[in-house]
Amino acid sequence: MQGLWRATPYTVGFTLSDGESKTISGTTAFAPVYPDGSPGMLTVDLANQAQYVDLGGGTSGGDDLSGTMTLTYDATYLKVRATIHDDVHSPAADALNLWSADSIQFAFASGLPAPGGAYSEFGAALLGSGPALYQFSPVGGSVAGGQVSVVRDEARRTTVYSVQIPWAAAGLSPGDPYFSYSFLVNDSDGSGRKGFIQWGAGIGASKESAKYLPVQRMP
Ligand SMILES: [Ca+2]
Repeated sequence: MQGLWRATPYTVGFTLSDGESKTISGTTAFAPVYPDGSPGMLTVDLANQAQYVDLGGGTSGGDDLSGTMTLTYDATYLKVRATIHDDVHSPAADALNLWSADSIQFAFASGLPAPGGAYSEFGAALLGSGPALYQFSPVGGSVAGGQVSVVRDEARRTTVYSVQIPWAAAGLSPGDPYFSYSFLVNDSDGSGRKGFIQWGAGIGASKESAKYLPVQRMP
């Protein structure tokens, strides 16, 4: 599975008909998304296949923040599962602000990543009041038909997220052969968000669906 679900920088040079040379560059990935429960399902190791963004809260190690993420689907839902190792569980006060403390955020856009594209962004967290699922974009609020489970195992220092988002709420169709995706885990150890670990970008530091990465729906 080397190379799959791994952000990969690219540069392509080409010459136009008038002789002018151009270079385009960016980041892409080959990230197959399999039906939920199928043997091909791939798990992303966040420590090796994602990027930690330090917001001034210190460095992250395996005990501080690590884990896995899997994106699958069925006819009704896109399914995001994440098992996060986090030494200190510190959630935000409410769903609207869940991004500011321990939580996950993820987003979808139709087609390949492109500047200015519409996107649907979500967040999930285990708040003091229980599991929460919130849609940040295109409209803030609850997710019609969405389902969320977040379970904290304090002895093992793990938080297990399981979220189901209806295709329509994600702005996608179950027939889409590919789409764009980004995922991150926010970390707070009690003094606000100290950083996040991201697969793709365009959620945590800026809202830019052009920085999501393409994923391919496998039949
Ligand atoms: Ca934490």
